[in-house]
Amino acid sequence: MKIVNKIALITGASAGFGEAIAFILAEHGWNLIITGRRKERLEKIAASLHEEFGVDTHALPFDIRDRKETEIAINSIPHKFKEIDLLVNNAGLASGFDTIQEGNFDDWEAMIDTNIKGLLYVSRLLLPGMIERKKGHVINIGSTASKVVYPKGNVYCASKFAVDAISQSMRIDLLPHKIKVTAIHPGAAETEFSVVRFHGDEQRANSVYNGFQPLQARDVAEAVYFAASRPEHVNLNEIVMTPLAQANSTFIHREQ
Ligand code: NDP
Ligand code: 8X3
Repeated sequence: MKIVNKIALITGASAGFGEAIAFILAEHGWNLIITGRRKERLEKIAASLHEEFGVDTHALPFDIRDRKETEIAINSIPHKFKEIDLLVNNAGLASGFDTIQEGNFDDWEAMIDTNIKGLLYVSRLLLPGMIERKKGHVINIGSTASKVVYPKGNVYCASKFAVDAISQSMRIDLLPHKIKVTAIHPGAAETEFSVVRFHGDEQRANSVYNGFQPLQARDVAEAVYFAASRPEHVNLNEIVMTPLAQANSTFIHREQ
C-alpha cells in the first residue's frame, strides 16, 4: 500500500457510509481524521485502520450540532493533521417519520441541526485553510431526498434539499480558490440509518429494505473515492446513485 500523504476529515465515521469511506480511503493510503459522537467506536476504528493499512489516524469525537464543541474539536486537530485535503460532510440522520402536522419538534431540530447546521459549521471552520493552501475538496453527502420529496419525508427532505443548495453555492463561492465541491446523493442504503430514524425499532427499520437489494455502505464509499481520485483539473459536481430497484425517492420496485 502506498501512502499518498493526503489527509481527509470524515464526519460521521463511527458507522455506515462514513466508516466505509474511512476504510476505502485508508486502503488507498490516505491519512484520516474521523469524527462522530461515539468515542470508543471511533477509537477502535482509528486503531484498526492504522493497524491494517499503516496510515495515520486521529479520532475526533464531538457532537456536530453543538457549535462551540465543534469549534473546540476542529481547533484541537494536531499539527500533523491540519492541512486537510478532503472534507467529507457525511454526518447526518433522519429522525422520525410523521406527517408535517404530526411532526415532533425534537426530531426536526435534530435533523436541521445535524444535517444543515453541522455541515455548515465544519465547512466554515475548514474552508479558510483550504483557501489559503489553494487546494481542497469538499464532498457533501446529500440523498435522493435532496431531489424528490416523499410522504412523511418533509423535514428530512428539506434538510437534504439544503445540502444540495449549499453544495451548489459552495461550488460558486469557491470557484476562484480552486476548491472542488462534489455532492453525492445516494438512495436507499442499509446502514444504521433506518434504526436511527425509527428510534431503535429494528423490525420496522428492516422492513424498509423488504423485497429489494439496497445499496451497501461500500457502494457509496466507492463513489466517494472515485470523486476524490479524479485528476486535478476534473470536478464531479454530483452523483445520484440508487439501488437497481429504485428510480427516485418515491419509486422502488419490490419483489414479493
Ligand atoms: P448511520 O446512522 O449509519 O451513520 C450516521 C453517522 O453520522 C454516524 O457515524 C453518526 O455518529 C454520525 N452522526 C449523527 N449525528 C451526529 C451528531 N450529532 N454529531 C456527530 N456525528 C453524528 O447512517 P448513514 O451512514 O446511512 O448516513 C450517513 C449520511 O448519509 C447521512 O447524512 C444520511 O442522511 C445520508 N444518507 C443515508 C442514506 C441511507 O439510506 N442510509 C441514503 C442517502 C443519504 P454518532 O452516532 O457516533 O454520532
Ligand atoms: C436516505 C434515504 O429514502 O430515506 O436519504 O430518503 S431516504
